[in-house]
Amino acid sequence: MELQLNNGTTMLLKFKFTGLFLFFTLCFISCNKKETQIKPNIIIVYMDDLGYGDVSYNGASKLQTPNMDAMAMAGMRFNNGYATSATCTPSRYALLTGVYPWREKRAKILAGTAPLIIGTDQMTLPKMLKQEGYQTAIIGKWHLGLGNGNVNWNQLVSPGPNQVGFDYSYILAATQDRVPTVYIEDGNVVGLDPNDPIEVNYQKNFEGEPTGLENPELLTMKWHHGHNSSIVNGIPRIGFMKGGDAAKWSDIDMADHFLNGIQKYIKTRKDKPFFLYYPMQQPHVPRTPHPRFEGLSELGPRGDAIVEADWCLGELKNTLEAEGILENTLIIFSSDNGPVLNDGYYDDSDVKNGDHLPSGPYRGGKYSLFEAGTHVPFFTYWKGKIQPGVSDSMVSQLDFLSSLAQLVGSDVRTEDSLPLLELLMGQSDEGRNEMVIEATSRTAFKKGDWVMIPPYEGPALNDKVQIELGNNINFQLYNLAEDVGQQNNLAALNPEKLQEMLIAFEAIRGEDYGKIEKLELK
Ligand code: NG6
Ligand code: CA
Repeated sequence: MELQLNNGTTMLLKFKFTGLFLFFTLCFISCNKKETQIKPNIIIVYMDDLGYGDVSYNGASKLQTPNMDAMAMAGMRFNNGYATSATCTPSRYALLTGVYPWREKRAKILAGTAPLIIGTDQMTLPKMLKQEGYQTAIIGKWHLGLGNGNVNWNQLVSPGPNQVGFDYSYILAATQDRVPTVYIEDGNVVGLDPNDPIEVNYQKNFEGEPTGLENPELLTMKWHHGHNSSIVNGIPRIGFMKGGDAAKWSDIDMADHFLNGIQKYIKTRKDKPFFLYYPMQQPHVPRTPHPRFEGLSELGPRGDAIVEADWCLGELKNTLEAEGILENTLIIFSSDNGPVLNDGYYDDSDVKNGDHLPSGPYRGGKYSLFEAGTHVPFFTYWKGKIQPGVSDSMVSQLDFLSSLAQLVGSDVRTEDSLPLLELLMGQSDEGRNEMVIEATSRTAFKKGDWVMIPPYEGPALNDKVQIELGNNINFQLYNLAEDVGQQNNLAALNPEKLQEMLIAFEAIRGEDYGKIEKLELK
């Protein structure tokens, strides 16, 4: 009996202890959960065509990017950070949806009249954050299509960013070199005079309207290839546009204009967590830095535009600091694709480039399947939360959706987007093992230090932009650990590795890449 009683008492005590233990454990977990579920402001600063080597923290010396450098040094710098694609639209598609761009056939460089390519029922980064109580905004370049085809620019333009997760949008529709050259706020063209309606056409000109091709005397910037349609502010563009004079943007003021919008947004929305997507237009063509930045780099307008963007980043940080929310804001910085010098205008970028290496040590550039097409500047910065550090782990912009979902305690994940929050926060070395990269409808595969490019017919060099595209009728296999510049094709020497890469590639890509692809190339 005594023993039984003792046993009972022990059991009771055990039960009590277990109960207490459980209680404290649950308390710990829930406290911890709260800790991991704080909802900081999130800002993604996204550059347009900024190369790995275009920032002074990656070795550029003909221009200085002190603000990018300071934030990269004080935050986590990723030496192996990637865009998903070597052009804009697909990279932006992946960043916002967490889906590889080659899964969406329409994710190609879009005309200004192209319909929206993100489904309004699709999960997106801003939607996920909205579900978690965030205010969401885009102020900058969109380039993911608008409307359902046949947009009437004189009415509400929809669907667009506001229909895929952004509460507020202030955008340039496509690119700075494409019409319509107007800003669109929440679907409405800003400053539009109803008596001067806008018409846009990518096939044919409107009668009597001057073009770059026919009216060179009206140009302040000359076109080199493409870019010879409608003229706005002396700059010939891609596509034809008529009307909307009062609404046309000022190119030299564009950076200030977006920055003002960003600052206003931060000042008025700081009481609730916000997600702010800040896709700058620099240093994409036409390069039109404000005159106060002229000559601040040794590289002409392209370098000056980067210096301007760097200044904008500094102003963003100053604003957050002045508003007292810098410590509560995660900033992610990257670029949509690699660099290009002459992308269609004579602006001296190639002439003045000298020994500057916009691609850093990497081969190729924008449009290229070689490394520099997608291997871009990439850092995270969060004052007080992210310790200064540098990582060689592989990470893609594709991973923002799942990683930021982790940060805010959301269950949203996609198959392609990896939850790498700890890596982005500098708390883990674990990055991606592999990924598919894309360049103008072609794909290649990276796994560890290895890159495999399947056979593609097509020009080796895009002679207009002077960039090697990565095409070869044979398989290419490179080991970046030993050959950062992709000079030694090991495909014939290492058939086992090639086979392993091909199998892993096809497991994701789901197609037979043993055959030679015939592709139309831009
Ligand atoms: C190309 C343009 C180029 C640039 C690019 C899009 C020509 C000849 N070239 O078609 O200037 O606008 O599209 O760049 O028109 S991206 O960064 O938005 O992908
Ligand atoms: Ca781009």
